[in-house]
Amino acid sequence: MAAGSIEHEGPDMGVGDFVLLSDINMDAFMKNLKLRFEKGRIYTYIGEVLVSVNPYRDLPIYGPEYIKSYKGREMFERPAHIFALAEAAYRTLKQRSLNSCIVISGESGSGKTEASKIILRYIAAVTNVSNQAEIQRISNILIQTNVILETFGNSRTNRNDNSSRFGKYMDLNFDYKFDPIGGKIQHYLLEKSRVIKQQLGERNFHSFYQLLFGENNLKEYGLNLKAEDYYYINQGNCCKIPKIDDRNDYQQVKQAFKVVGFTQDEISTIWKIVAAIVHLGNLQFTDVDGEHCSITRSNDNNDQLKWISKLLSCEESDISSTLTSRVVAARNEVIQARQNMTRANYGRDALSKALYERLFEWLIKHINKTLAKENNEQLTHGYRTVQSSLVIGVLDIYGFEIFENNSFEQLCINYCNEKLQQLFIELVLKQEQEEYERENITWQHIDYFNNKIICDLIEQSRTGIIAHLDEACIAVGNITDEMFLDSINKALKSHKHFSSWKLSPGDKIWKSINNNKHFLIRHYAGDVVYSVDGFLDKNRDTLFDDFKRLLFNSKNPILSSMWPEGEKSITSVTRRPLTAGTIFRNSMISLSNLLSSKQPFYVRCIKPNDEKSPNIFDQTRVEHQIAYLGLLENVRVRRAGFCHRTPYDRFVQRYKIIDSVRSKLYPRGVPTKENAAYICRELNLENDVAYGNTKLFIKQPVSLFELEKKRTAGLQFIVVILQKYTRSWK
Ligand code: AOV
Ligand code: MG
Repeated sequence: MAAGSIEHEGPDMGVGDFVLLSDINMDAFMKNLKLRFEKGRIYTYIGEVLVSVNPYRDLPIYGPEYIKSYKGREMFERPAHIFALAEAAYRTLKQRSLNSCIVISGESGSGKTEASKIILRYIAAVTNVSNQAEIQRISNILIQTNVILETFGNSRTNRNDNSSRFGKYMDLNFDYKFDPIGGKIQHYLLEKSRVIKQQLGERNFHSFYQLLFGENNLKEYGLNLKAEDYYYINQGNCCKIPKIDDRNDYQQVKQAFKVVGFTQDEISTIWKIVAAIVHLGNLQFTDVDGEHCSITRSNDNNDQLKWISKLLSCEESDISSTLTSRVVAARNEVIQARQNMTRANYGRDALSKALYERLFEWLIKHINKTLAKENNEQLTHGYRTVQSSLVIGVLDIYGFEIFENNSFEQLCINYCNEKLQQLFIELVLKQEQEEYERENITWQHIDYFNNKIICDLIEQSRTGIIAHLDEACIAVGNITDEMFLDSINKALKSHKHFSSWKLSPGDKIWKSINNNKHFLIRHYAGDVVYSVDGFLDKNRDTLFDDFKRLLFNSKNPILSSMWPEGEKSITSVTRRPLTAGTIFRNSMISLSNLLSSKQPFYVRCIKPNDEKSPNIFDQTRVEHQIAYLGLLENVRVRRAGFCHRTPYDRFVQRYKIIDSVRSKLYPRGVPTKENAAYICRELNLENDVAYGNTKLFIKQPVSLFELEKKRTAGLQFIVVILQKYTRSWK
């Protein structure tokens, strides 16, 4: 395909909408998808749902020519493309005054984040026709926020070199001229355990490597060892990876910070926190008497402590005592209890994770402040509009994943994907059903797998896995991960999608799990074995108050402002905070509600292979994804006997040219139901169509092809006539 030219698709490209397949079965679906993938046609519709296959190479299909070609067009007017979907979401807002949302789903590495960026760039390019500097500035900020969020929230995993380790929902706000005037980002559960631990072949968040490989003046941060010598960032044994240029990315993010409006002091604090965490990872403790420990006194460790203190602007002695002892308030008395090695190591790691998580949350808060709609409205128009503005929401969340070792984070991520699948089932079916009812068309029910049962298994109050976990976390006494496992084993053993059994080391699934502390969930996308090690801890997610006080008392006002709760006195009583699992479950439920309140558009991303190769279409892997995403059912529901539907006015506008010889309708035929019926009668399609209240429904693809064929002939006829006239004028 030549760069910049928009080709129309010939029959050798397969069908651009799966509903046009003559037979709906896995073979036909796969054949079409594979053919299109091989021809660089990575997008195909199922009605208004866009199926996208990750091409794993740069395709020349996102340039200005393409933007121009899709701008202002209906989905069916151009070959399937993500621009058409973005345009449809935008037109929903512009023409129907409805809020819309684009939900992007698919497994890890299938192309969700790339899709969300392409959508954002398209919207920035088609808006602001009057070229206002302020709108340009805001569009630019919206795009640059992604650079910052990916630096701090993405990482290399064994599935994806740039894997999102947090969920992101972004609302784009539009003004009365339908130009973007701001936005709001909501994030979901950052996988903070990555700060202290990575599996082989994986990295920590990109930010760490960008600083270490990109900063020219590392001395300023006391980072004088090789990257590989820092424990927190080299457990995966792959600090450097070929496809990522950390040095260049560091420059990009520095630039992005400026565009988004971070001050020099703020930028410097951000990198100081990252550097302090790197130092914390190398800090070690020495056992004193089995009960107590102290920071190991080697030159190296003293150096780490000195740098942590300098970078966090906290006293060295305060850091040291906070890491090795705990202040406890008992009967109005404040006691300093010293920590043993295990607890000190645990505390150091907890501090590192909390520092990073808080930094991430603060970055998002800061970005949201910049994007706040009210500010921008005041800036743009000099006054506040009374009418609230319309929004397009874009959801890009971490995809379904199965690792060798799956923990609490994977349970949350996979649960999130269950919720999205559930929403897809409900909305797509609901919408279709409503359409048939609205149009007074009889339709036949299609069977599909409803994953609500798995959502319930995880989220149901009192009986779900999260509820059991919470119960274990609040129970008194020394409750262990195994006790939690016993409780779910007992309560859920007869559940169809839950299983727990004593594995033996010979079991295939055993792999890297070398203990018996695990359970299995039969997810909609596959079976996942979760190891319960650390579940209770991660769910409680407590950070000792000592650390909060330490950071609140930092001399760096920016860092201190991230820890307002550190101001509380030692003896003040605090309510038990909600657990991480419950917070996540609540946020997933409200996310579902939020998305259901908007007009949804779906992008279903497919990963063609696990090798990140542009040339491999792995039949088994792709077939599996089509099956669990319910794409065949989607086509069947969409068809439900009809392969195409279109409003009468559009139908007449498009096909009246068929009548150019007789000229009863062409060129001035009125776009009515009667005239649509006239066209169908003329083509003998009467038995293959149904007349709804506002739309015409076509049953067989062959009828649609016939219409298109006759339309092309009509066009050719007009061209010949015009040429004849032109010649006779000469
Ligand atoms: P994900 O968001 O779905 O995974 P990404 O969007 O990060 O996946 O895509 C993974 C990689 O595939 C990208 O870094 C690109 O190299 C390539 N890629 C994806 N889409 C395109 C495209 N349209 N054109 C060219 N290359 C593409 V995860 O965040 O891991 O669930 O959690
Ligand atoms: Mg992603």
